[in-house]
Amino acid sequence: MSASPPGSLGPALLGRLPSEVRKPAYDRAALKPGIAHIGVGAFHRCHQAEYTDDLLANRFDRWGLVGINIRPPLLAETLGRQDGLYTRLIRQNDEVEARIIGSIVRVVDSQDSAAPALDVLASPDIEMVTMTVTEKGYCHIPSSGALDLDHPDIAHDLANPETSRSVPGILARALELRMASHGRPVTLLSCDNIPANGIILGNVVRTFAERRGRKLVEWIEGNVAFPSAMVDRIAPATTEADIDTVEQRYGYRDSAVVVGEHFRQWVIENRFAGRAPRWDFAGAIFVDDVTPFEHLKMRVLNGAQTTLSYLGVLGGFQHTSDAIGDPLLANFVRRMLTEETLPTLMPVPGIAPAAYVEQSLSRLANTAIRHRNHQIATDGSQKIVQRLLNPIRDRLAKDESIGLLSVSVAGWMAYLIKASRRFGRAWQVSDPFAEKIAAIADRIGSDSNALVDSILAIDAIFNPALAANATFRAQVITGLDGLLSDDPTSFVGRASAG
Ligand code: CS2
Repeated sequence: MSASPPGSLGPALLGRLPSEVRKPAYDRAALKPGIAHIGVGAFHRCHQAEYTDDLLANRFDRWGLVGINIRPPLLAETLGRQDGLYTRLIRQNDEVEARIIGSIVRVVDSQDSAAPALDVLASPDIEMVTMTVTEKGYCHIPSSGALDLDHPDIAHDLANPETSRSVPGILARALELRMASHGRPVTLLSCDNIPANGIILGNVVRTFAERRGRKLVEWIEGNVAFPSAMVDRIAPATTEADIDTVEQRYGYRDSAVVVGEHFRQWVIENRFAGRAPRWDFAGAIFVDDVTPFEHLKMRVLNGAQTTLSYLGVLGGFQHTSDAIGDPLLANFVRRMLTEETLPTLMPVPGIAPAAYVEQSLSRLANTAIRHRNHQIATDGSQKIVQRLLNPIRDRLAKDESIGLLSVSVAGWMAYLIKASRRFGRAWQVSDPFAEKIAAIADRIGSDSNALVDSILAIDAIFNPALAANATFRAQVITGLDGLLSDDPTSFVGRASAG
């Protein structure tokens, strides 16, 4: 990595930082690359890289992280210039706590070609591959979890494995290279918020492998593990203001700052191929079954975030904390979680669900975390299955009410509908299904019945049994009518009154 300019974070600056900035408590020069991570965004820097930094400080074990980006932004210009070092700020209302994380030993940009990523992933040094590639990175069909064979990147990668560009394609190719060279086992650990993320990752990679031949499939069976994991910490995309905060408070420039909350959690299925970092010495929990933790987190914390993001944008609120600051929205979310979501959860070892709801709501009210509603609203089509539709399905199976969760689903629809030409392009959106829903809205206009019918017919999101459920359809129509009205927040207030 190249030298950093004066005043910018880098190894040379470490000894001159103000004492209140915590530094890596171990010898970075002795680290060896052992973990590769795909998708070095704010969340990774605030979560897995910090856990690894803690592990290194507590027990050392020499696990260095190699960070790989296969999508923008380039890492060379930020982390690369800083020798992998960056500042992790914890912010809780007025409190600020700064720490330099040192666990990333190298960064690799592989946006234009898979080759640099494959070099790392196929290396015998790498025993653990973690990833945060967003929900859509797995190229699966949200409603079923199967690999989407119609996805353009998947079609490309199946025909051209050497120049793969999708995550499943790159991973399958890396495993093939490992099998053909040193044959060392490896664990592929998804850290994204998709249900049974290890199973989905295993499915999409195996679907590729089956097309490459029996030998690879068998090698994967014997040498690769795909544990599931639940990850949690709120860490929004970094802003210029965050970078300025570090400069103003501590006197140096860091282009890779990340800001997060105090709370963090990592529950990992205890199923590895070969050696795995002892993240349990750094606060992670190794368990036999992640499912109860995963449902709790995705349905409660993520379900609340998604709801506040849509209802928040519709009501004119910019951040999660602004949305939950509104008494009508706060009351709606609390009732939705308590009355509808909580009863769908399995018992979670060591966690009291009602207390977890209150803790989640207070995390979301943290005014120092500037989490934009539009950021959370992004890719909703990939998020609502695990956050809203699965609890709805569980409740319908028991004939229980779904009125509040359905308003949130309608919120996702209204958000995309209002981004269409016909509705004056109220805002810009980013979702793989945005165009399809804009086309529906352009064609139909404001007839909620017809809008809901056309959107529920998208079977990649809504499975046919759910789409055909009359209660669900009726509740979503009521929700959409209210949310497309002139005063969506008052409608939300009425929906949760009484
Ligand atoms: C958020 C998550 O943008 C989103 O989808 O809901 O990134 C959320 O902040 C994390 O899952 C919290 O652990």
